Amino acid sequence: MPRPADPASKPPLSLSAEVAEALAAGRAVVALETTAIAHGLPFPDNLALAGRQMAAIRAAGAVPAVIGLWRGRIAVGIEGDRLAAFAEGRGFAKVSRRDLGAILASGAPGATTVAGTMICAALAGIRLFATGGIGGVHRGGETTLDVSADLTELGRTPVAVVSAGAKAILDLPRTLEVLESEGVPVVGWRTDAFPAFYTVDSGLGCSARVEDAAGAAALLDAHWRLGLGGVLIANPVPAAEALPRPQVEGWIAQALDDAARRGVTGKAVTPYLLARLAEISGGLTSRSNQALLEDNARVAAEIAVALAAREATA
Ligand code: PSU
Ligand code: MN
Repeated sequence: MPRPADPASKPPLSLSAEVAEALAAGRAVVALETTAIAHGLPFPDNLALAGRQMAAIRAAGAVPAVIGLWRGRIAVGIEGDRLAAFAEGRGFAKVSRRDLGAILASGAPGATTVAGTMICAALAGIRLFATGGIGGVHRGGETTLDVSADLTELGRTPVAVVSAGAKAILDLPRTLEVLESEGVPVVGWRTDAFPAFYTVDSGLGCSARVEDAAGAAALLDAHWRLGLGGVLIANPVPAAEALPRPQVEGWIAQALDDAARRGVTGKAVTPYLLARLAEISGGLTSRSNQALLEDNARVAAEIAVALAAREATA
């Protein structure tokens, strides 16, 4: 029976042949999560979006690795029918750090969050990961203590997460405060402004800025040479799919109201708010969310390629 943290204990990883070969050859690989697919977007838009994310990663010269839990193992490189099952899988568990052991032991399928996916990616040796927007401090979080495990994971696990900042439904100033406390660099991709998911500028700032993939790779290399943890790379939503902030704030106020009235709490909050916003906005937030997820996949792939090239010549 392996003891906790026994270095000889092998995590139950099942890599697809393509991902295993790419990692063995030192080629660029980009992780994708399954919670944004299973709990963040409606079927079948989510399945089509996952296909576009994978295509964007391949077009940039990297290999996509969709991560989730399947039959008691961490599946890395989910595709085809299994990916479709995740896309239809609203009943699949939403798996963060605390849930990994329980769901693996149960053998039930699990959609991994940013925190859960970072852990699995690091175990597999994948350093770049694209999502939509990380979780953070919820509005009212100073009372409820509803603070996403994504923030502490970024503090401890050496994976770079490309996202359009943090989700707009959150308390963004407090989210940035926790990221600072956790020692997480918030790196603007060609911007000084911290993006707010559907909008390009939250009015808050990043802690660093890079202009291109080589610059990002140099920053990651320097950070990880020190043995430090996660990095947030903030890529604003493409301008054509950005939504006006005042309008978005109105929708969020209504969605938060509805969540409070229905008594939605805990891990159900974020999926409820995303689905409710899509309804209230007549689908506009869902479109914007899909556009930013696809663009983040492209940027993560460019950075993964630059990092692999840097290591090949080091
Ligand atoms: N980005 C999206 N859609 C999502 C998420 C991110 O565009 O649904 C998911 C991620 O899995 C993230 C989670 O970890 O939302 C945050 O959930 P919570 O607030 O319960 O930690
Ligand atoms: Mn929460």
